[in-house]
Amino acid sequence: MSTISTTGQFPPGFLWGTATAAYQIEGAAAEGGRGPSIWDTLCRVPGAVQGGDTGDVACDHYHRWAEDVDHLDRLGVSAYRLSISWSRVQPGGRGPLNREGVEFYRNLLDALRERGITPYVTLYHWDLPQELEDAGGWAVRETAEAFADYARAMARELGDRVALWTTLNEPWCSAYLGYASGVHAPGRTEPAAALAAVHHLNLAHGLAVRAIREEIPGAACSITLNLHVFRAASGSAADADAVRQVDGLANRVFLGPLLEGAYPADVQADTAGVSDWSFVLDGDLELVRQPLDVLGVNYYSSTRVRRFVGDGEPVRADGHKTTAVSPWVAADDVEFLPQPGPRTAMGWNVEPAGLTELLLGLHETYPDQALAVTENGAAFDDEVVEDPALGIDRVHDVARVAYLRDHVAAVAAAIDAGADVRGYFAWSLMDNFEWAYGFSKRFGLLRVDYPTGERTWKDSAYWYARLARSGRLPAVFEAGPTD
Ligand code: GBH
Repeated sequence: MSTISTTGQFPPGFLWGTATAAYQIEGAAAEGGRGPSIWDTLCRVPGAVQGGDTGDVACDHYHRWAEDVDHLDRLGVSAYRLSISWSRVQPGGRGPLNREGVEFYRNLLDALRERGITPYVTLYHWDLPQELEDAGGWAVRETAEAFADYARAMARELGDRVALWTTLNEPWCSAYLGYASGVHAPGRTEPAAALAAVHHLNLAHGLAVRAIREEIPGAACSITLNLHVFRAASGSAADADAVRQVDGLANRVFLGPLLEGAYPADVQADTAGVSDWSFVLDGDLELVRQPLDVLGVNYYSSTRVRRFVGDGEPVRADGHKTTAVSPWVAADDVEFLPQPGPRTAMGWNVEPAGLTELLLGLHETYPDQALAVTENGAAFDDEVVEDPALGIDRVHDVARVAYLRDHVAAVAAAIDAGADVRGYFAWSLMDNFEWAYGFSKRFGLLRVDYPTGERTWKDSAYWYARLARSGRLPAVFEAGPTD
């Protein structure tokens, strides 16, 4: 499929990593002094998570972390992107730290350092301490202030061990899936609150970066966004305007304040019927805009939209569980069309060229901004088979290998064309708790057997190890063990 030519050359120091998130892998939800988060709560709402799954045990990484660091070492990756569970280190979201929780991350980071693996640490991958949600969650400003205090505390406790601080993972999901469509925690369906959450997440980022750099002058900071690549269904002006509208809601509402110090006027106009944006206070925009050492980009697929005209129900094949409420605030007349071409088990279309476009588009708009692909990967229906020759279990996940190869080639193409991309992180190191889909979707390079927690290298893991060790793109047939 890939017509992208690549010499397989990546810049010196380019990071090859894998990524995970605390709630998706750790388990030990009520152990070691951890407090409840909004995901612990949502998992107990009947029907909220497929199969009634919860992150109570997940991959049991809290107990198996040393083994998992061994896997990273064997993979030969130069970096690992992990997240800190806020409610593990500060159970109430405010107030005293939980020493045992801090110690867990200190040990993990030390083990990574011993193996020479660069840690990218995300402070917030969706697991808000429940007490803060009870006080209003991301819809209120105080949550942004609490986040900055938490960030400062982490910088103080773990600062010397962290290579790059990422404040937030995908605030789009936190705001719109958490507060508008409600398919993610805290499961609220209040569009006005979702817009307030957008701003308070942006503000939380800015306040946290400032706090981290007050503790550690010159600390490397970033944020990770799930920027959407939109395609118009036709060349019509109406469809181009639909792209403008959703691009505003998904991309520019974050990029604008973070990198340019302003909210897009068209987004504020489009949503005027929902909110007057009075949550943006004087001085906020200066706080939100902090220099970013890296802008993290998560990319999985592209999205095709059309302006809805006519009768009946607009098409909503937007890759989410069908819900009564759309995550797209004040955009009921935008249709989300099924994309042509191959799909993953999530139903998401496979379109590597979208990643090249995304990176090059960012490079054109923000030429001096360093970038990293902080997540990319695919869920497929893996099967375990026995390999009689080697006497081990195998997962011949050819489709995942092809997906990864084509997307890594897409990154190479962006670099060739001038984008400053510092690293690539495969999502995910291992199968894990896929949010509203529970354990039904598998994104891992390593297979996790539930409930034993046993890890098995998929062919994609062997393939990725060859890439990480050599910095050159192996062929798909080079997946699987040879020695
Ligand atoms: C990431 O979310 C998460 O960071 C990670 O925790 C998760 O496990 C992983 O990806 C896999 O899902 O509404 O048409 O725009 C990605 C979430 C998926 C949200 C694609 C936006 C596009 C559908 N994104 N989705 S649309």
